[in-house]
Amino acid sequence: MADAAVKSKAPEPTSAESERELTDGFHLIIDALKLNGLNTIYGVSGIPITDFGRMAQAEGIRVISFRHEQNAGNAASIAGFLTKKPGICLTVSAPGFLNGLTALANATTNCFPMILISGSSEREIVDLQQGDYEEMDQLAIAKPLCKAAFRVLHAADIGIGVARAIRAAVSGRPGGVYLDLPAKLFSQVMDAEAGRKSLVKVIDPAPAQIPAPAAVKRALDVLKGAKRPLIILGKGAAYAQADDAIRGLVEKSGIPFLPMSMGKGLLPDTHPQCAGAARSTVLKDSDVVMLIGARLNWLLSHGKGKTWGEPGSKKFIQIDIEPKEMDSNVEIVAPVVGDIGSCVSALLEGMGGKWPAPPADWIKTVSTRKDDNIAKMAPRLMNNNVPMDYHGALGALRTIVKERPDAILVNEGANTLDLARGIIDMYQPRKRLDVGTWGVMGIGMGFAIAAAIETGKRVLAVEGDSAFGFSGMEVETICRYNLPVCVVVFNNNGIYRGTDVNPTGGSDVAPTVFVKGSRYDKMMEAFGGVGVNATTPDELRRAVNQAMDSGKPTLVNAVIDPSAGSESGRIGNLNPQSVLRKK
Ligand code: ADP
Ligand code: TPW
Ligand code: MG
Repeated sequence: MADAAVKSKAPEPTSAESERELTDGFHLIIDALKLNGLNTIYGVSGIPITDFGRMAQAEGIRVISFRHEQNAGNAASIAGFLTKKPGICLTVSAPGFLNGLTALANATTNCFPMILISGSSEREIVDLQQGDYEEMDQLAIAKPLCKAAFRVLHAADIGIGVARAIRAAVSGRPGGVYLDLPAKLFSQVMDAEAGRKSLVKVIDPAPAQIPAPAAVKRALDVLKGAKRPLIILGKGAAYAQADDAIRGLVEKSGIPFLPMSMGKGLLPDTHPQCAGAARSTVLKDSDVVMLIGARLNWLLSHGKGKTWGEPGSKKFIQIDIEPKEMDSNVEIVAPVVGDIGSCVSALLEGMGGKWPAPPADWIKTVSTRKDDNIAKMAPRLMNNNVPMDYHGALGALRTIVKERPDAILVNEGANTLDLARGIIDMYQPRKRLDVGTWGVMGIGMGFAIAAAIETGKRVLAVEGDSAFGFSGMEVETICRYNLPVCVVVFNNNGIYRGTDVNPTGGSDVAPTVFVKGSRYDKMMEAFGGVGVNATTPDELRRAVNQAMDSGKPTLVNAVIDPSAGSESGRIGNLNPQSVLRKK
């Protein structure tokens, strides 16, 4: 009987069946994201995810469309850093996926939680390499560049797939996750009730990881014996959102602290214990260093060498959620493995009611060096030179941030980055977003857009002219969503400097040089935003103040002396140089 029916034609649905509610892949993905509080998607539309974007918007998800996937991916990753929930980036197959991949890899390197969701082509055709539209084995390519990579083939597995992606992104050391969704999945239909039941609301996605009491005691014993202690606060400490506990620990200990770039503002840079202005002294002369959410990578000279003084002069305590981070570069005498909130609270508790202040001569050494350096810098920041140099321009921006401590500062470039990092004081946690562990150019507009979307705060993006170029087209996105972003382009006509010449005398300019006298402000005007050309610190101050007050999308072209910068900013030492080079 059944056979006969199949052979002739499909059976008519019974009335119960036709009334039964159906769902499909599109809806299940949207429902799975919403169920887990993931209400914003950063992406670029196209096959096979165009309708998905439309439907997500219709279902109340905020869909922020970009002009290039790398910027959408960077936006998602910094949304993850700011919120501790994975930022979602949505891309089309092969080329769109690859465009998003740099951001995914960068997120993983920086320990930012994000999920790159890419549509992909038909598995049967891709695996036989038969030349499908945008054919690519995306899962295999993503795998080495992220924490975890998953593919969902059946609508009934969407709930589990999304749950796994969320857990992988935010638990332990956060990072990037790839979720591959083949085109066919989106239109797969299933019973709505069964679909609802297949969804998973992830419970406790980033469980607390309590440090062992013995590890806490060991760390405190080392700290207590220190004569010249130092605390280093990294971006892991900022990410942890354990601001009060961290401040409590630093203040109770009385130990000088050094913030890494994105750790700035956990305690204000103007805090009496901040040793930012005495960086080289505290790194070289300290005897015990407690790292909180900071790795001993190149940014800290791997914990050894000249920067760190005499070999063997240092003991390291390290607080990190990733056990494999311990001893990565040098011996860690007191590893404290756990989440920063739990570790710092345990340390605070272990310190008891009274904790001995660090030796007075150490505190004196640090504050003397710091006061000297600050005093030396002060007049340079007030200079009114025309054309502007970095110090004059950054002196103006420094005051603007001081007056608006809750604004978010995005920063990239070489000189523009290194000098702004040192000059612009931060006052609140997670307000400084920059190139991070890789020193990658191109994060600017993606970070600025996500910062505005996720926090609703004013955003000031201080960009080298080269750095800006990597994501500059997104000024249209800023205008389209009418975001309170003020971009300041430090226009020195090039990479590091605008003064290089072609040694052959040929008509091509030098490889580091751009069109002279460019007017980046006109780019913002082209899309309806405000553009200002600023040639003096006063003009710059006025324009940025106005933008930060009005919240209107603004781009200020800050004309900087093309000879003011130095090669590679502050990291020229990493630049290999040929001894054979003709001068
Ligand atoms: P920075 O560049 O500021 O020095 P890094 O990115 O090198 O900082 O280091 C951040 C560290 O913080 C990583 O080793 C990461 O495992 C760790 N981390 C991130 N989040 C947490 C957390 N919630 N608890 C503990 N460690 C964390
Ligand atoms: C993805 C190499 C490091 S810094 C920089 C480049 C190209 C630009 C410096 O010029 P800018 O700043 O921004 O004008 P300034 O003030 O010194 O003139 N590609 C990527 N990442 C990196 N880091 C580079 C290239 C680089
Ligand atoms: Mg430049």
